[in-house]
Amino acid sequence: AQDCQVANINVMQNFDKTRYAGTWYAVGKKDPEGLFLLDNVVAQINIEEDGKMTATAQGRVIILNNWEMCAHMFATFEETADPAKFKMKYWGAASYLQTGNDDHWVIDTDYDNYAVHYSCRLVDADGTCLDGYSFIFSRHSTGLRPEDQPVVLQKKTDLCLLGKYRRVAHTGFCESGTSLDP
Ligand code: DAO
Repeated sequence: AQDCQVANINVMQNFDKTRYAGTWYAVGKKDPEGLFLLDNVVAQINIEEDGKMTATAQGRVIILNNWEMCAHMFATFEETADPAKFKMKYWGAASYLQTGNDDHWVIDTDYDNYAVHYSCRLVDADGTCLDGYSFIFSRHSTGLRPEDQPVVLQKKTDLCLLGKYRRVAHTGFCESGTSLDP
C-alpha cells in the first residue's frame, strides 16, 4: 500500500528478533524535526536472557549550540501485537543527551545485509506522518550491497519517504579519542 497512511504501512512479516541482533551501521537516514544523531551511527541490538530486545547505539551529535561529541545511547524495546513493531525507550549515557519513547518498526530486512527501520513520532489528522525518522541499516559500514539497493529503494517509496534520505557517513569519529591503546 502506498497511500502514505501510517496505519497501512507494511512491516516485516514473521520478524525474528534473534536474527536482527548484532551490529547495524546506519548508511541512510531520514531525519525527524530537531535531528539528533548526525553520522557515524552504529547500533548494536542485543537479546537479553529474558528474551527482551535492547540496544546500545552511538553517533556523532552536536549539543549545546556547538559542542560536537560522540553520543552513547541505550534503548529498551517493548513488544506489541505485531512482532515487527516495537516501542523503544531510549536515553543517553550523559544526562544532557536526548531521551524519548519512539516507535521502532522493522519494515524489511534480510537480517544479513540490510534493514529498513521506520518511526513516526506524530501522526497528522489525515493519517499521514507529520514527524518521523527512518534509518537504512547495513551490516557493512561501507554501505548497501548493489543487489540490496533496489529493494531498499522500493521500501523508501512505500514509506512515502523517497528523496528524503541523506547518506550517513562513517569516518571513525566515534572510534577515536577514547582508546587507551597507544
Ligand atoms: O537522530 O533525530 C534522531 C532520532 C534518533 C533518536 C535516538 C535513538 C537512539 C537509540 C537508537 C537505537 C537503535 C535504533
